[in-house]
Amino acid sequence: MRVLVLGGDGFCGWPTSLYLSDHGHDITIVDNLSRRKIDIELEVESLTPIRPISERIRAWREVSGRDIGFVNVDLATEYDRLVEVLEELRPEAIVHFAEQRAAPYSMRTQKTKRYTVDNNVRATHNLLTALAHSGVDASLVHLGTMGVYGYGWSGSAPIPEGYLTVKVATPDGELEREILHPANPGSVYHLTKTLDQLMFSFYARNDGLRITDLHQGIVWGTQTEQTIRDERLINRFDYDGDYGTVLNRFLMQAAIGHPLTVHGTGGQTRAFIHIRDTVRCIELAIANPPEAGSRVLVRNQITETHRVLDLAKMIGDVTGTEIAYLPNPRREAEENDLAVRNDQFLALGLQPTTLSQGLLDECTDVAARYSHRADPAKIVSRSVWRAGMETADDLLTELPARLPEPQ
Ligand code: NAD
Ligand code: USQ
Repeated sequence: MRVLVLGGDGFCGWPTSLYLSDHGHDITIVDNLSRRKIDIELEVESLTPIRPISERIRAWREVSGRDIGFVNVDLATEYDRLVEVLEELRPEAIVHFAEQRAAPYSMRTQKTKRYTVDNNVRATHNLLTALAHSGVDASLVHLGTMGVYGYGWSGSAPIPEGYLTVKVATPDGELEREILHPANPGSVYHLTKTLDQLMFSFYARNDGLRITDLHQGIVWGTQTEQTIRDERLINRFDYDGDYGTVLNRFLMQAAIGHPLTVHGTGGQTRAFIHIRDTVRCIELAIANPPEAGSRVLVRNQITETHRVLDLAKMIGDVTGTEIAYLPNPRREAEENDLAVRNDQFLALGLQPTTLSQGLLDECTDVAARYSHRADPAKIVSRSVWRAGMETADDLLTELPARLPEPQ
C-alpha cells in the first residue's frame, strides 16, 4: 500500500514508518519537525541521540534497501502544499500522528494552550477538507487517545470502543440510541482530541470519508525490531516533565538513581501499550478500514491497565529506587478505576505485549546507556493545570558521578 505517515518523525510515527516499510508498504513521511523545535524551546533533548530525519532515512536505506520519502509540510498552515502532496502521491492509506501530544505542554502557558488548539484542530481539519475535495480515495487512521473518555466517568464499567448505548426518555417511551461516548477531556491537549472526534464524525457522514480513530493508551518502551537494527535508527525517549510519560520516566529515573516521581497518591489508573504493539495495531488498522459511508470506526488501542503507584512500587522493588510522593501539578482524580474493552484488535489477531521484566529491563538498559545525556533539572513536572498550584523542587541536582549499573 502507498501510505502517508503524518508526524512520521515522532516517537510513534518513526517506528511505525519503519515497520510498515519493512512489511512492504511504500512510505512517505510528512512532518514539519515541530517536535524537534519544541525540544529546543524547552532546552531538553531526547535521552536517546535521535538523528536528523535525512540521516534516519539514509540509514534505513542502507540497512533495509528500502526507500522512505520525506516531505516537510506544516499541516496546520500549509494547506495548498498538503493538497499538492495528496494529489501527487495519491496514498491509499494515511496515518495521522501529527499533533502536539503532551498534556503538560498544552497546559504550560497561554501560548502553548493556543498553539495546541491551533495546531491540532487546524491540522486535522485541513486534512479532512483536503481529502474531501481532492478526490484522493485514502482511508484515514488517526491516533486519538483514551483520555477522550476521561477517567472514572463510568466507575468500574468497562469503556466501550467509541460508542455507548443509551436510553432516552421521551413522552412516547424510551428510545435506544448509540452515541459517541461522552467526551471528558482532562487537559487542553485531550480537548483537541475530543474536537477531532466531532470533525471525523461530520466528514464521515457528509463526505463518506473512511476514518478509523484509535483511542490509544500511554505508549511505553523505545525500540522496535526495526529501530534496533542500527544506532542511527534509534527512537526518541522523552523523559522530561512535559513530554516524558509515566512508565518510561520511572524506568529512566531508576536508571539514574532519581526517586520515582509519583504525582499525588499514585492512585491514578491508566491504560498502556508497548511501542511494538502500537506499530502492529497501525498495520491492522490500515488493512481493515471501514466502508465508505459507514460511521467512524473507533478502536481502543491498549493492552493493559495499571495504577501509577503499582508501577512505581514494582520498579522500586526491582531496582531499589525510592518513591517520592510529589504534589500533583495536574487537576485529575486522585484515584480511579479503569476497565477498557479492546476486543477489536484482539479479534484482528493482536497478541498483546504485556509488561514483562524482560521488556522493562530492555527499556531500562536503553535509559542507562544514554543516562549521561539526562538533565536532572528537567525531570520534575512543573506545568501546572492552574496558576499557583504547588510544584516540587528538583530531587537531584546533578547526575551521580557513577551511574547505577542496569539490574
Ligand atoms: P510526537 O510529538 O513524538 O510526534 C508527533 C509528530 O508530529 C512530530 O514529529 C511533530 O513534528 C509532528 N507534527 C506535529 N504537528 C505537526 C504539523 N502541524 N504538521 C506536520 N507535522 C506535525 O508524538 P507521539 O508520541 O509520536 O504521538 C503521536 C500521536 O499519537 C499523537 O497524535 C498523540 O496524541 C497520539 N498518542 C500518543 C501517545 C503516547 O504515549 N506517545 C499515546 C496515545 C496517543
Ligand atoms: N504521572 C506521575 N508521575 C510522573 C508522570 C506522570 O504520577 O512522573 C501521572 C500523571 O499525573 C497522570 C498519569 O501519570 O495521572 C499519566 O501521565 P502521562 O504523562 O504518562 O500520560 P498523559 O498525560 O495521559 O499523556 C500520554 C501521552 C498522550 C496520550 C495519553 C494517553 O503524552 O499523548 O494521549 O498518554 S491516555 O493517558 O490514555 O489518555
